[in-house]
Amino acid sequence: MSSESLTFHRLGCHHPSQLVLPDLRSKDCPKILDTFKNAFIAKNACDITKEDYEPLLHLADQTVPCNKTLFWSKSKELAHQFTRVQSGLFTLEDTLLGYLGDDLTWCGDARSAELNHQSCPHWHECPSNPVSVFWNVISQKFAESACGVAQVMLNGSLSEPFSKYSTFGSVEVYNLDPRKVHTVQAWVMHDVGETSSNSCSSVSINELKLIVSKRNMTFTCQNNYRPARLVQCVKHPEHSSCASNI
Ligand code: N1C
Repeated sequence: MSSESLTFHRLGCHHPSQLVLPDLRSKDCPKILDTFKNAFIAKNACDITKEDYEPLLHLADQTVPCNKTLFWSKSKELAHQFTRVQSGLFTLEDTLLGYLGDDLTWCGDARSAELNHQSCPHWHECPSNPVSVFWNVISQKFAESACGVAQVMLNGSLSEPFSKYSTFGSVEVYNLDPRKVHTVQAWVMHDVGETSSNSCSSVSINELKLIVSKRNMTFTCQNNYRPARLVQCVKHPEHSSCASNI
């Protein structure tokens, strides 16, 4: 994890325009900052609960339009590169709360009213730390608000592109609302240069397919989804798998 602590410089209200923030100007940034801090300041860094973040969720309430949500697992860099060029799709980090927490570590201390700049507990030490609880609650919210088709980008270069222990596999897939989401569309992306294989027929992806089908949603899968493949190919234009005519 990055050592950058939560300095809240991101709360200066200068957000990239591509964020889904039509109503950001109506949001009170100092108030969001304060509410964020209140979730964990002066509290034991191993005893944070979902409820601690409730006021923040309420304040920063944001929804993504139907068919525009992109989940990802173990493919963060490509997912973000992709939504930068395909600006009609949004990952959690393209929304206010995900953007604020991305790549940061933060925690407080029961004996102080300051941010703890020394050290914050790791997930293995205590799962209920401010960072893990934050991602769990906002990932849950993000999934609950999805509608129409939900996209997920997975990493086909791993033996398990779908992991039931990941946030996607343990939180998001179970918090999609089948009354609103009719289809889950997986894009399984392989690193350029890797011997090609079709991960859509792998055991791991089948596990995801079963979960999705059992929850009454349609599952589709594409190996090396071409628009995302083209983004990967920017760095490897000469590679044979990138050289086919546009
Ligand atoms: O556990 P993961 O991926 O499957 O989580 C990714 C999944 C995405 O769809 C996001 O909506 O869950 C959401 N999410 C984040 O947006 C996010 N940004 C940064 C979950 N975790 C996120 N992080 C940090 O990366 C966080 O510290 C968490 O533990 C990792 C998870 O990354 P992963 O295992 O590749």
